[in-house]
Amino acid sequence: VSTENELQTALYNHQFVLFYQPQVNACNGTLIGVEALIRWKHPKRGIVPPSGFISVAEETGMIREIGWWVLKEACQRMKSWQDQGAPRVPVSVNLSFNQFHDDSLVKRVCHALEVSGLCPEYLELEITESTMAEDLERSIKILNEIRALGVGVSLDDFGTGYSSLSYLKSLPINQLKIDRSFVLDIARSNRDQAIVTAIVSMAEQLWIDVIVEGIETKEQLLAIESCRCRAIQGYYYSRPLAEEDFSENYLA
Ligand code: G
Ligand code: G
Ligand code: MN
Ligand code: NA
Repeated sequence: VSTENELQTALYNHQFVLFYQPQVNACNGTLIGVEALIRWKHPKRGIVPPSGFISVAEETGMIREIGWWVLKEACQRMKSWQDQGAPRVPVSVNLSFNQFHDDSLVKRVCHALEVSGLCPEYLELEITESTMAEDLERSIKILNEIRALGVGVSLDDFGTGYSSLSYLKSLPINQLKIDRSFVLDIARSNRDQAIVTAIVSMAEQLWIDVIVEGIETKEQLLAIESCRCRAIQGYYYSRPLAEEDFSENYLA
């Protein structure tokens, strides 16, 4: 188990890296976005996934410093890829609870855009319902500030919280990500199909984009498509890729 000290050392010694998972249009396979996902290149333990250190980082508050690094790195990487001819699509960055509730959030976002030169429309912040649940009024205010910059906001893990519909009603988001728990049995479950279809049509009328994550099989893909959802992210299309693998596949 990692400690605060180890995380500090890791950050200082550049042991964190970002992987990038493509988001695609299921109809034609076009790239529509990329989610940045952190990994720890540990000198002894190899590549450590977020499950091995995010909770310690959250508890100790280290998640903020790590998260600000992620934000900057993702913006710089995407700008550099765009300069090298990559498709012009947004990069999605996950925001932790502590980052969202940090008073410097908006300033940090501006700074990351400024130093990278990335246009705001190519940055999207993924925020979970539970992160915003505590103080809805304040969350709305923060989201309005973020949206005013031209940066997108995606409601991550949609459907797993307690009152998804009230969030949908009041939060100024432009995308929602249907949680992969709805995808798991979708090929067999009429109930899951009904729920996903309803979410898609509701979002459509609210002018909110929908993406589904966790598509692993052809059967799941077909079922999701029949729910009229086109945007997908999942192992079926691609696992999260190391930077160089992403470059190799998308800069040609
Ligand atoms: O990459 P993977 O699917 O293993 O990620 C597991 C979890 O870690 C997901 O819930 C994801 O949102 C979270 N995660 C990945 N990268 C980051 C990050 O940069 N910041 C935060 N706060 N969470 C992340
Ligand atoms: O909570 P969040 O949406 O940020 O989680 C993203 C996580 O989901 C990443 O850790 C990523 O590796 C994982 N992931 C992406 N696609 C799939 C998939 O098809 N199946 C599973 N089981 N996990 C996936
Ligand atoms: Mn996410
Ligand atoms: Na999610």
